[in-house]
Formats: sequence, C-alpha cells, structure tokens
Amino acid sequence: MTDGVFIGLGSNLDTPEQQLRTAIGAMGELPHTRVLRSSSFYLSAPVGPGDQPDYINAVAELETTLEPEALLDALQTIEAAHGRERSVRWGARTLDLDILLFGREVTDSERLQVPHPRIGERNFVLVPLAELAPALTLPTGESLQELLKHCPRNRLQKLG
Ligand code: A4P
Ligand code: MG
Repeated sequence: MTDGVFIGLGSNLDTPEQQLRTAIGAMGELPHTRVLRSSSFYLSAPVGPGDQPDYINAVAELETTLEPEALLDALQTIEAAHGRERSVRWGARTLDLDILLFGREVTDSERLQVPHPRIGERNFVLVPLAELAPALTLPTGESLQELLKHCPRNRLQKLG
C-alpha cells in the first residue's frame, strides 16, 4: 500500500467543477484505491496557448496498491470517460489528471515522470497541495514551502 499519492485535477470545459467532482468519485471506485482527502477547488488563470477559459484546479490524496503505471492507465480511462480529447498540448480540456507524487517514488520513463516535472512552476498545483500537506518534502529534497516561495504568482482564487 502506497500513501502520499497526490493527483492534480484540472478542467476548463463543460462545467469544470462537476468534472472534478465526478473524477474524485471515479478515483474512489478504482480497485485497491481510496481517496483520503481532497483540497478546495481553485479558479486559476490558464497557462498555455491561445485564448482558453479559466481552469478549476484541485489536488486529491490517494492510497493505493496499484503500481504507478497501472494508476496512470486508470486515470487515463477516467479522463476518456469524461470526454477528454488530446489535441493541443496544454490546450483546453474537460479533465486532466496528473500524478504529482507517488509516495517517495521517482520514475522517469517515456510515459511517466514522477514527481510531475512542472510542479514547482504552478501555483494552481502547489497551493492546493499545500492545503493537504503543508510540511511535504519532495523525493528530490525540495520542500513545498520553498517551491511556493519561488513559484510564479498567477491569478488563483480559492472557491467557497
Ligand atoms: N505523463 C508523464 N508523466 C505524467 C504524470 N506524472 N501524470 C504523460 C500524468 N501523465 C504523465 O499528458 C501527456 C502525457 O504525459 C500522457 O500521455 C502521460 O503518458 P496529457 O494529459 O495527454 O497532455 P497535457 O496534459 O496536455 O500535457 P502535459 O504536458 O501533461 O500538460 P500539463 O503539464 O498537465 O499541463 N493551466 C491552468 N490554470 N490549470 C491547469 O490545470 N493544465 C495544463 C496542462 C496547462 N495549463 C493549465 C493547466
Ligand atoms: Mg496531463
């Protein structure tokens, strides 16, 4: 059983808050997996190409006996069930599920990089992650609080 598995959720199409809620429900139904906690939802300015709507972002903490690649498969199945179409990198999407951290594991394959390589550049990831685990240190040794200090301050609003 691995805990400290953190998933970043993002959506900016087709009722984003609903997308996140049903995605958290679907993660809770995965075999050998429990959703321990989820953060508040945040409205965030889009990072990426063109004119796209604001995102809703959140982070959920899981515990699971799945291996990282099996969890990625499962998350991609949930994305597909939410009508996710992969066209433009960083383009608008109904649902994006990223494995931010998988306990203390470090993975760097073509298909899967953990910790997620862009955690430190994104306040829409760091701020909800800090809500769940303020004292977290990445397997690379960086502390979440240190990353937060240096992260770009893009527009981010915690929703009630
Ligand atoms: N992949 C590798 N590592 C991982 C991981 N740790 N978790 C691979 C999940 N997937 C991982 O992802 C492309 C491939 O990354 C997958 O097939 C998987 O094998 P994707 O979801 O198809 O494509 P993407 O999301 O467009 O690309 P990428 O590079 O993952 O983008 P990001 O970094 O996820 O950024 N702005 C705001 N405000 N909020 C957002 O949530 N999200 C993005 C997407 C851009 N701008 C945003 C937001
Ligand atoms: Mg992604």
